[in-house]
Amino acid sequence: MRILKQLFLGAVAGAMFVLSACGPATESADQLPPADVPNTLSTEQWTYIQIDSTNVMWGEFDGPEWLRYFGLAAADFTGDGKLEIVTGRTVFRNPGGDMTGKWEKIDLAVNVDANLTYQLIGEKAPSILAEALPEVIRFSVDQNGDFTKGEVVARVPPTGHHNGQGYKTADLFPGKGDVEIIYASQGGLYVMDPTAALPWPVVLVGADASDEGFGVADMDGDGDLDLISGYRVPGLDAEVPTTVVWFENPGTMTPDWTRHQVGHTAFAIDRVEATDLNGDGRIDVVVAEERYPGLEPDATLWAFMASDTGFVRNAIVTQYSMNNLDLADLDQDGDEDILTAEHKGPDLALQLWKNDGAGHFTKQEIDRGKESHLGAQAFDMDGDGDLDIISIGWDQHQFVHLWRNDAK
Ligand SMILES: [Ca+2]
Ligand SMILES: [Ca+2]
Ligand SMILES: [Ca+2]
Ligand SMILES: [Ca+2]
Repeated sequence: MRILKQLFLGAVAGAMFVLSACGPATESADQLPPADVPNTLSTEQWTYIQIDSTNVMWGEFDGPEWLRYFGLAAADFTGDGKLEIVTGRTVFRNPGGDMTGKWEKIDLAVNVDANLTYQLIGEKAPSILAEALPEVIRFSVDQNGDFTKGEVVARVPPTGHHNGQGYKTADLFPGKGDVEIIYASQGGLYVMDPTAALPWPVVLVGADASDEGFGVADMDGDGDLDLISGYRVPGLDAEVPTTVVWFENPGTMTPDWTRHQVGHTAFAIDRVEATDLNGDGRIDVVVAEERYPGLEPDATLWAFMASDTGFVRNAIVTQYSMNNLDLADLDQDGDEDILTAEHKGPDLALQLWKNDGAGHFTKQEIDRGKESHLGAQAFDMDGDGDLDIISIGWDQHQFVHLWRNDAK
């Protein structure tokens, strides 16, 4: 396969810096952990790779001129087991090897904010979904390995920032097999079925949800995935939602799922994810707050721990605005850890918060000085079995970042 034909700009050759070199731990036989302690992966060694320093922004092509891209996804389009990066109107082709080579830029040839990839059962390669709201546009890989011209597949109401900041695929209706597409936009959370005839039906399942991040998890343990998000209480400031809710999946693609309350934040709910943090079988909710203009370090990362009597809110950290959140088991000890990054402030710290298995978190700073917005996302970019981290920015939108996990 080849996706080189649409190459339009050379990426700046990957600049590489070794961030930390603590060296592999040396253990003598009498220091080995007991057999019942899971072997964990070191999270101490990372190599920063600058994938691009000249990335475009939405406003260079269409109004409003201040607008950047919100989309960030990764998938293997070439079948080599290495993941390409998709953001905005650009696909960055993984050079393979240690990933420090040149990431070729493929322009999707139209101004869109690509934010998802998905692959239906039987399809040979993933497709890209992009927003140029109200249009939702699909790009597929043709028999030559090139991306097709964009095709409008659905229509979703545009947000106050034109495109949405919440996007996920998930198999919401077990039994069907293929994933559904979920977009957060003006009006709430919309679900689409990518196996439907065009144009795809668009169903508003989460009325008045925020157009920012949302989580997907089985909140009530009934076997289907529910949606967790910020809620725009009618009559209150839509830009500063402070109520966290979940929407109960009825098992069918029907509108207006029943809303349940999780809790409240102090400031604007920005990113939301959910998983069982403490291994008690109940799904907990993690929320990163946004502060704008973000001049003070007063944004909090919250964990809402599920209990018999509702959710107990714990503050993990209060620091500069965090517009980045992902949950993943970075140290491979069986529990989900938290990835976040500061979008404002002097440090712009990229942080891993390691879970002790009981929902208590210890900070490990991975890097600082690279601004992230809708970034700090974990993917195994080189297919070597450990999770790497990718990021895009807003204030420093021209950069695309990769931290290669050098765990041994
Ligand atoms: Ca459920
Ligand atoms: Ca739990
Ligand atoms: Ca873990
Ligand atoms: Ca990896």
